[in-house]
Amino acid sequence: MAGLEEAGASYETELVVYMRGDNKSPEYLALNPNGKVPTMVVDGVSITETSAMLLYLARAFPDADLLPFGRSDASDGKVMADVIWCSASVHPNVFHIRLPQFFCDEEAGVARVREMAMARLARDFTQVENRLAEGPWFLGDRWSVVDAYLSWAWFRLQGTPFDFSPYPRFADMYERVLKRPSVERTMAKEQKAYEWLEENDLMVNFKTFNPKSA
Ligand SMILES: N[C@@H](CCC(=O)N[C@@H](CS)C(=O)NCC(=O)O)C(=O)O
Repeated sequence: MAGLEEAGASYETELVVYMRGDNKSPEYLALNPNGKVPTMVVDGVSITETSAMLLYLARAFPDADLLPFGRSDASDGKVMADVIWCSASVHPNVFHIRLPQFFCDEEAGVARVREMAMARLARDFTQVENRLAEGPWFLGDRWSVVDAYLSWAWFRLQGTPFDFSPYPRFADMYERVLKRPSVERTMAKEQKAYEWLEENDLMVNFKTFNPKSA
């Protein structure tokens, strides 16, 4: 959503409520057969995979400068690799940490799924930390939507046992991302969604949520 805000796109959001099994409903599966969130629908075309959405936004809203494209074909390839890495590695690792019970139906194995995901994510975050030694943002001297995506991961891990202490540069980058007006607007909208979920008793309890019941 921060990418949409940053692009200045006009858009509407619809909540996909796990507790109601919305992401597995026939209507949602018709848009995203993976049953995952998010999904973006543009002019009747459904785009799945967060990386694809960000690459689409960067192309569709070039003035917003979401990604540093256009230096060379090889450089564009590297930028795409960095965006896709976020959704192919960081994002799934966060999900495994938050909801390990989705990946193991035996109680004894659930803690191990989380432990292994935390080890994998620690490798991802070490890469982020190393990149941030080279410049204030993941892609160097300019903010990009990769910083927003990585900050989403940092935000989503709050309240989990993941150890943030080895990543002071990432912690600092997260604080800077939070101050961007686009991110402030996004957080305010998300807060409203959380309140609605709480009021309607539809907030996921990450400790007890059982995917089979959804
Ligand atoms: N590679 C996907 C990952 C999306 C993803 O894992 N979404 C999670 C929530 S953070 C989900 O909806 N999982 C539901 C499920 O796996 O059943 C993307 O980039 O969009």
